[in-house]
This record gives sequence, C-alpha cells and structure tokens, in this order.
Amino acid sequence: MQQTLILLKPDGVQRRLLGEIIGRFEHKGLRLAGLKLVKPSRDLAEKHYAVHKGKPFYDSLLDFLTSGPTVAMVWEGREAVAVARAMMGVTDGTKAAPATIRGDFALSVQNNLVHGSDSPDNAKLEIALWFRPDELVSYISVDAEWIG
Ligand code: IDP
Ligand code: MG
Repeated sequence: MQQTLILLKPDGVQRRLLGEIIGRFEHKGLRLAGLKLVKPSRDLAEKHYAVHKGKPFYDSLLDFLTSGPTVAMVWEGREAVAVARAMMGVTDGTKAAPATIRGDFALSVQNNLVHGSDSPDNAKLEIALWFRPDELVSYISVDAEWIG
C-alpha cells in the first residue's frame, strides 16, 4: 500500500482549516497511518526542504514552516502520492483549480496550506524525517473492500 507524507503547514492550522483538509483526505478513501502536531525545528525544516536550498524563497520558506504548529500526517492507499497531489492542486494558489485544497483556500504561492510528497521514493524519505516507525499505525479499515 502506497504511503504519502502530508503536512498542514502553519497557515492551515492558524486559519483553522485542519478539519476541512483532513476531512477531504478521509472522505477520498485514504487511510490515516500517522498524525501529530509539531512545531518544526529549523533543522527539520532544512532537511524537509533541502531540495530548495539556494532558491530565492528558501529562507522565507523555512521561516514560514517553523513559524508555528504544523500537522504532519501519513495517508495511505492506492496511488496515494498522486491522489494527494491532485487533491492539493498546483503550488500557486491563484492557479490551482477549484475543488483542490489550494484552489479553494489559497491565493499565495508560499502560504499554500499543504505539502504532499511528490514521488513514492520521496514519500519514504519524508515519512522517515517526520515520524519514527513506532508512531505509524498499521490496521485494516472495515470498509477496505468497498474502497479498493
Ligand atoms: P509543492 O509544495 O507544490 O511541491 P515546491 O515547488 O516543491 O511546491 O515548493 C515547495 C514550497 O515552497 C511550496 O509549497 C511553497 O510553499 C514554496 N514555494 C515554491 N515556490 C515558491 C516561490 O516562487 N515563492 C515563494 N514560495 C515558493
Ligand atoms: Mg514539492
């Protein structure tokens, strides 16, 4: 079963969109395997966004991610990485399609509410960054046969 790391970034928590956004992943049929509220350290934020080091928005992005509580989640299911990315919409909130999370709730490029892993390999690396193995819960959901 494929897993993906989803972060509700500090703007999502501050704007009280946690329930709305978790509800979307839940209703889609993805299964929650891990969940915690974290105020990310600089070190964690640097590792998480290492691929963007050197870009003009990097320092501001780190300030943003470390500015307040972030909800870190692991969601799993068939094609979970691509499914979650499609549900998030493109990076720039002004360009994200309606009915996506960013399309419905974001105007900013930086403050775009959610992070989602962009490949199954990166999902594994990112999950290991944010969660210890014993913080993830493996179980069978009772509606699994209906959801596929
Ligand atoms: P993604 O979150 O859609 O995968 P990435 O290109 O991986 O987008 O960028 C990571 C995060 O960095 C974005 O979600 C956004 O918060 C921020 N970001 C990306 N590009 C810009 C930019 O041009 N200006 C400001 N912030 C940006
Ligand atoms: Mg990305």
